[in-house]
Order: sequence, then C-alpha cells, then structure tokens
Amino acid sequence: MTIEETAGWLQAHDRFLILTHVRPDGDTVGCAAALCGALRQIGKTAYVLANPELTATCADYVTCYHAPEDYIPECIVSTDVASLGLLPENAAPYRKHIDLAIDHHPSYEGFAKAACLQSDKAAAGEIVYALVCALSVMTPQIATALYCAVSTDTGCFVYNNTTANTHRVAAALIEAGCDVQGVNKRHFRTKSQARIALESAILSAVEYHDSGRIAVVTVPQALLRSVGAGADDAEEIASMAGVIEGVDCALTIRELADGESKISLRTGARINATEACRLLGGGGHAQAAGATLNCSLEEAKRRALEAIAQVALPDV
Ligand SMILES: [Mn+2]
Repeated sequence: MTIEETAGWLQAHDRFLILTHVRPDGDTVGCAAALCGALRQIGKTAYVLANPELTATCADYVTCYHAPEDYIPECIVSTDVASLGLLPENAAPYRKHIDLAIDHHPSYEGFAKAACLQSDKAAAGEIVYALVCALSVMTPQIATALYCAVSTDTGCFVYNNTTANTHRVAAALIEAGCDVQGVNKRHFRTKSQARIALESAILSAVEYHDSGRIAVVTVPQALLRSVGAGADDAEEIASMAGVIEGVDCALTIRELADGESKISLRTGARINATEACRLLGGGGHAQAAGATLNCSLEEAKRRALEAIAQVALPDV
C-alpha cells in the first residue's frame, strides 16, 4: 500500500495494537511510539505491546503507550519487523493475525494481510513520518520518537543507507521541535563503563581474514558477564569492526543467552550482506544483515566466513 492508502486504512480502523521486533532498536520502538501517538491524536484507541527486551535507552519513547494486560485489539500492526521469527514471544497470539506491516527491509516476508513497504528507506521511521503527516499533526513528542528511529538506523546519519530523504525527514522533525540533543546524547554520546570495558576487550581480540578485508569480532556470553554488560551495553557492537582501515566486511558473532550464535554483517560493495546471511537462514539489507545459528561461536564463524566467501565479488 502507498502512504495515502495506508493512512486511509488506519483511519478506517480502530483498537490498534502495535508490535515491535526482538532485541528492539530505536527504529522499531520509535516507529511504534510515533504511530501510536498519531493514532491517538486522531481519536483512535492504540497501544504498543510491551517488548520484554526493551532497553532503558529506548524505554522513554514508548512506555507511556504500553498496552494493559486485558487490552483486546481489533487491528494488529507491526513496525520494522521483517519476519514472524523476529517477533517477541509475547506476540505469539497475534502472529497469524497481523493486519498491517510497516517496514523497510527488502527481505520483508509478506506475513501481514497488507503492507506499507518501502525498501528504499534507511529507516522505517521515514515511512512512519510520512504516515503521521498524512494522518495528523507532528508534535514534539512524536517527532522525538521518529528522530530516534531515523538517527539510530543510520548510525546518526553516517551509514551508507542514509539518503537525502533521511535528512529531509530529520530536518522536518527538528522543525517540529524534536529533542535532537537529548536523542543524540542518549544514543550516540553516552557509553556505560561496562560498554567501555566490552569495547576494549572486543577490539583487542579482533581477528583478520582475507588479507585484512574481513574483521571478525566474537562476543561470548562469558565476556558480557565478566564486564557486567546488559543488553543496552551490547547494542550496535556490529558496527565496531567496520571502522578499521582496509576492512570492507565486519563480521560480528554474538553468543545469545540460549547458546545460539547471532551473526551480524556490515559490508561494502564487494559483499552483499543479505545474500551471505540468506545462506545462513537470515536476511536484512545489502550492506547490513544478520542471521541466528543454532551452534557454537566457532562453528558460526566458520559457516559465516564460508557464506561470505561464496557471495564475495571477485577482485578486479
Ligand atoms: Mn529499521
């Protein structure tokens, strides 16, 4: 559906419940909060399903919209969710009944009855921005949630998914009175002591492959425990190795609490991250993708390097 069609659909329905994805980031949370706020402004009943993995960094945008236990929705909407497997466990009752998916992942799996899908957007926040404009007025509170969405999904406007539209949306959000400094300080200019300890351990153990073009970072649970890192402290670890000179493929493998290995790939033009991750049962964007493997860190590393080698373009 187009923005206009989606706005019309939202206007025609009521009693919304909005779902976010596992390991919720600023985009999924900011979009859910902003959409919820806009729907309420036009007189709708709308709530966001509390995400059990919501971190303190993102909590402020969304906790005021959390659905009460006994809420019975009529319409289920997901924001920034590419596949059903990315829904948190407490969303299980709604899995088969999602009416509308608002997403920007090219790998979106078509699980909802309708979708507002724009894969040229850096953040789902850009789509929700257009929806809010079509539905209602942009308040500073909604603008702040959306600024969080677009700024976090673009690494503060530096990832190569960032477009002119991303900047136009950000500019409009600033004009609408969003808390730029607050969002920037919270998401980009603050590191916990645990995070500093974690970064230092990770960076001192970077492994190089393929003549230094691939950098591998592994994050065992034991390391997270030893530095006292919570979920907040381990956010955006995947982008760390990408800053190393000569590296065009940053492979981050993180051991999850249940023993599975979560792979994150950040790549340059030589390697299509989605294609590599698809070989591993995952997906994402051309330059940023992920997969979760039910195996050890070492085995996950071996399989990921193999997948990368398979999709890498030949040297010219
Ligand atoms: Mn996103």
